[in-house]
Amino acid sequence: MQNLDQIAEEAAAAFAATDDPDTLEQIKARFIGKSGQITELLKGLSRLAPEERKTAGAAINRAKESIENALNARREAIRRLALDARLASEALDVTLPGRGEIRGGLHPVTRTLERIEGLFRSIGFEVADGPEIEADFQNFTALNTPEDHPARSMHDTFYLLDENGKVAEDILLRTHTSPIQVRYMQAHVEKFSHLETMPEIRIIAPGRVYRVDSDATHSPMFHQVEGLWIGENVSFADLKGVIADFLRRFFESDDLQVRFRPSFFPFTEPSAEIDVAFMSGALKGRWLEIAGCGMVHPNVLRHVNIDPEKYIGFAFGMGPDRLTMLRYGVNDLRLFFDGDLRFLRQFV
Ligand code: 2NL
Repeated sequence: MQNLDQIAEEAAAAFAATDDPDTLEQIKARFIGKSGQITELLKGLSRLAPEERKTAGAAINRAKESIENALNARREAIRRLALDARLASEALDVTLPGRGEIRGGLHPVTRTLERIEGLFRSIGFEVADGPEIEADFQNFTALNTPEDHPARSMHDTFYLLDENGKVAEDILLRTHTSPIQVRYMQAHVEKFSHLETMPEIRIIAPGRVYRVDSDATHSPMFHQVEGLWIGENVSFADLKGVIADFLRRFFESDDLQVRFRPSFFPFTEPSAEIDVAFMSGALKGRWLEIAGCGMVHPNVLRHVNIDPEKYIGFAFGMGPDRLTMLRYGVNDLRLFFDGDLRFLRQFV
């Protein structure tokens, strides 16, 4: 019995002395393998007298069980050591910043457009959209543009070619975002034709527009935001209120003056230019031309089947590119559209 305890202790000490799984299995073989010490003792049982066999066998099996327990405990400990070592060597700091990330940002003109849209949405205007390739009717005729108006010439407007490579007289790149509003009015009239009185139209129309023009202050592609409010009782006073409120909120200042100066557009009557003067800051005291506006011309309403005897409203148009130049002190419009990251990165 003394001998069995010694063997078990010896085995436990040998197991504890290694942390290599293969070595551990070799040590196991020395004790409980095919010709291990314990196995040999069990084989020897047959030589004992039957009355001694039972107690000796039980003692040997207890020793074997104790060795197996020690072995399993050591296997588990070694497995855990290996896992800990692996976790330590493969440790990852997930809080480190990524390598070589390139951050994008919104274009300065896009930011201006989003600000304008947000301000008009806040007073109940919807943001409308439409195609950049337009028809002559929506871009010119519906807007009361005379047949011989210079804007209709190929000198000022980009026309598309037909399938034979000939200039298609009535397909063009829109020269303002007015056709968005023309299409909106046409759809609105259709949608509410079952009603005696249609709901009011309150929209802004932001987007790209195209004109044959290119220098430091003109790009063949630029942006426009137009606005339109049509109802039974919409006045020039409403126009002045909406515009003055918008400009104070856009420039984040009550310290500015707004002036409506008589002007002419074929699509409005009366018409006015909107000028702004800041009473403080870098631009103090200079009148800046910001937008054009007016009461929608009755002919425009007739072209979209709205009765000018029943409905009336105002429209305006402004250039967000110019507003962006003013806001950031940029003096060459083309910089916005060259795509030079050294310039654009300054606004991120
Ligand atoms: C400017 C002038 C303006 C409009 C645009 C408009 C649109 C419809 C009907 C009537 Cl559908 N008018 N738009 C009216 C007045 C001026 O723009 O200087 N834009 C930069």
